[in-house]
Amino acid sequence: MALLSQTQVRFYEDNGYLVIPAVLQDNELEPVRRVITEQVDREARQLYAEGQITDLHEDASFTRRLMEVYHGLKRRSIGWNKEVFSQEIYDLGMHPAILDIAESLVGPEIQFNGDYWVRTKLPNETVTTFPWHQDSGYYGDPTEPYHLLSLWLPLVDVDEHNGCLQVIPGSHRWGLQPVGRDEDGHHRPTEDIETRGRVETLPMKAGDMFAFHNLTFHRSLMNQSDGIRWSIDLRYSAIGVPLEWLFKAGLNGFIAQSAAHPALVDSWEGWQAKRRMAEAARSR
Ligand SMILES: O=C(O)CCC(=O)C(=O)O
Repeated sequence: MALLSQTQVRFYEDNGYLVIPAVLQDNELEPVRRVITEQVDREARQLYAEGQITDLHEDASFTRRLMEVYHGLKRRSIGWNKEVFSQEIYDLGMHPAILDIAESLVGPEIQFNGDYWVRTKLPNETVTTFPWHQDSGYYGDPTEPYHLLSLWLPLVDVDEHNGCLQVIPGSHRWGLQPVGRDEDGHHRPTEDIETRGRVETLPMKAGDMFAFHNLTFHRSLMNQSDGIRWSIDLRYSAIGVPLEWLFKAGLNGFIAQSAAHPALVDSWEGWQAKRRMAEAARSR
């Protein structure tokens, strides 16, 4: 992959999002799928050891096992971050095709923000059906003036049936809108924002990428299929954009690319050390 074309960058600037087809080949998604498979196995074994389940469902497929393990239990999660912290996530965050996209949209000095999320989007689940929101609503008001780029990558093909995303083009120019909280802890705009803009639905193939701005309104539809809609979202910004709220949560990231100071680029070991520092600061 190469840097995005001027037309693509202009589309992003005008609309607050861009879909880039076939960024990763299927075999390049395998390491992350393997990390997820291992975490599903750990979940199953823990629940089994606790006596909460009597079957590990070891023969179930990637898109079914967690659903079968959780069946009948009240497990609720917006996704996994620390659970899947691994070299595979680091390698994905450093993938040249992904860094080219990040460079095209935030510039050549790039930090990986650390709040990546593997979405465990189970069928008919409300907690992973995100209502309309701007990511800055979750990050906090002080992030409004900054550009925080999300790169959302489906690990299975997605459409309206299994809970693809929708976006309101141009909504990144509306400023940060007021929100309330719903029973799942989701932020919901107090205004009916669908009346203000056009809704675009985004069916995508595994390996495509949806890039969007922290002020762009987007949501995810309910997964009405009989399998899990796995995805991962990665976040980037220009080096220097403040990310204290992530450090405080122990979700710090790493320096991914720097032409000005190449020695600052973190290795996997460097990222692990930064996470350990953040965890130590949290427990003080
Ligand atoms: O993956 C999803 O369903 C929603 C993701 C999302 O809204 C986000 O990453 O901001």
